[in-house]
Order: sequence, then C-alpha cells, then structure tokens
Amino acid sequence: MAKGEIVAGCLAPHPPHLVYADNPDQNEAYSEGGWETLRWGYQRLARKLKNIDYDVMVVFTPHWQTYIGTHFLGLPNFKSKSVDPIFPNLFRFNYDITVDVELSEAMHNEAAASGIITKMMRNPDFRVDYGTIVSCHLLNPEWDKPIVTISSNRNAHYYSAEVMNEQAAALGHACRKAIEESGKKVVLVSSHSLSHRHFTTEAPLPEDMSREHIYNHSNYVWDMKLIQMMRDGKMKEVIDILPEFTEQTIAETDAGAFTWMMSAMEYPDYPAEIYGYQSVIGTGNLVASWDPSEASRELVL
Ligand code: 2X7
Ligand code: FE2
Repeated sequence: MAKGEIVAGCLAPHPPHLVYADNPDQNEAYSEGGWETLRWGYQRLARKLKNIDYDVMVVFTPHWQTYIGTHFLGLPNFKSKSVDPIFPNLFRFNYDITVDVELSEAMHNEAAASGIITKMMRNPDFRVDYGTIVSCHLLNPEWDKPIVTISSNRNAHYYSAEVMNEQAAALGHACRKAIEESGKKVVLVSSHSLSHRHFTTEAPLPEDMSREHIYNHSNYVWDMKLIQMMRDGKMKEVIDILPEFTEQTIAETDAGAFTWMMSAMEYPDYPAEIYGYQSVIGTGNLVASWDPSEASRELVL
C-alpha cells in the first residue's frame, strides 16, 4: 500500500455569518450577503481543492470542547440540525455528514498509543458543532467527501496556552503517523479565527457591512504580523510565538487547531497561500492554505 499523505492544510475560519451570507439550502436563515472578501477567498480555495485528489477532510474545531481527552467522531453518519448558540438568528443548518470512521479510529489509536487521552464519539444523537459545519461547507459545499472531526481538549483552560501548544503538537504528530499508515490522501482543516475579541452587540441588520471592522488596532497589527510570517514560510516561528499571540488577542488559536495542523505538516518552511482576510463582528479571520506540492503551490494574494 502506498504511504498516505497530507495533500493540503487549510486555515478555515468558521463565523456562522459566512454561511448565513451564502444562503445555502441547508440554512434556514435568509441574508442579503456580506463578508465577501472572506467568502470569495473561500470560493477560490474550494475551487483549488476540487482539483486536488484527496479521500477525506480532517477538521479540528474549537466548538467541540472536551474536558477529558481528545474525542473523534466515531459513527459513519451524523444527521441533524445545528443551531449556533450565540447566533441562532443566523445559523440553523440541516446537516447530513459522512464520516471516515476507519481513519478516525486510526488517529484515535495512534494518539492513544502516544499517551494522549482519547475517546471515540459513538452517540448517534451527538450534534456536530457549527465550527466543523461552517469550515467544511465553505471548503466543499457539495459535501461529496467524508470528514473526521477532532475535538478541542481545553488544555489552555486547565493549564496555559504553552501547555496547549505542546499537547496539540503531540496530537498533530500522532495524526500524521496514522495518516501515513492509512494510505489515504488527506486535507487537514484548522477551523478558527485569528484575533478573537468581538463586539458584544450586533447591528440591526447583521450583514450591514458599514458596521463591520476589526475590534482594535492592536489585534490588526498582531494578525498582520502572523500573516507576514506565513507568507515568509516561518511556521515554526509562528507556532513558537502562538501562546503570546493567543493571550494578547484572545485568539481562537487557544483551541490548539493551528498547532495541531502545523505539527502534522511538520512546520512548513514554504510560503502559505493567502486567500483573504476580513473581520467578522470584530474578530480577525484569514483563509489560507499550505500546499506541500511545489508544482501546484500558488501565489494567490
Ligand atoms: O465562532 C465564532 C467565531 N469564531 C468568530 C466570530 C463570530 C462568531 O463565531
Ligand atoms: Fe469560533
């Protein structure tokens, strides 16, 4: 069997606003649009993924929070309605998700063998979180590939952003090993915003773009600093300063997803593909991708 491989890694922010703005059939809310810079960036990345040969998308999400260990989706199908607890006005999404249980178990077992506390989610009534749904929907609106979701164990809450960084790196290492042994071609998805301070009130019309801007200048400067390092292919350095970034900007990198993905990809030293940056209710959001193949890697923006 050929060795499995990670064929792309995507930074895929999940504000429910982006699905709301797209008006897909699965979502009950209706919008007049909004956040086009991010949505057009997503559409461009989704087109690239269509031309990449892959078997499964593995997504690490901050909105499936587990306090004892890291959990993996463990049934072949999950079907229900996902309602965002903060923005039920924007996101009531009817989903029907296929899971690659074989790969999920392989990653679970490899992580367990390396000493990480793990669990398979086998409850058929489990509701898949909106982080998974928003990122996967925008990267693959056809939903024609199976997925695996990995939960965010809240090490950052129990200990610190530094401990989270180390634990997530160990998890990434274990997942890479499992992927290589599986023989599958895998797209990794790190589902989160960058800076994450957000406004606590919403405009009367949520998609009123005259009201949208970054929460403060400091968060903007931090986000731009990180994006420049991504362009320069300095991913090991980014992960090294991530705990400070996380604390200074209340970043959603606290969940461990980005460190997990970069560790699994062995800290790329080549430039990231940048697809778009925009604020959503004050948070900083970047759509980006890491393409290990020099032949298909692009300078997008
Ligand atoms: O989960 C989110 C987020 N990360 C950013 C912005 C708005 C809503 O939800
Ligand atoms: Fe979030």
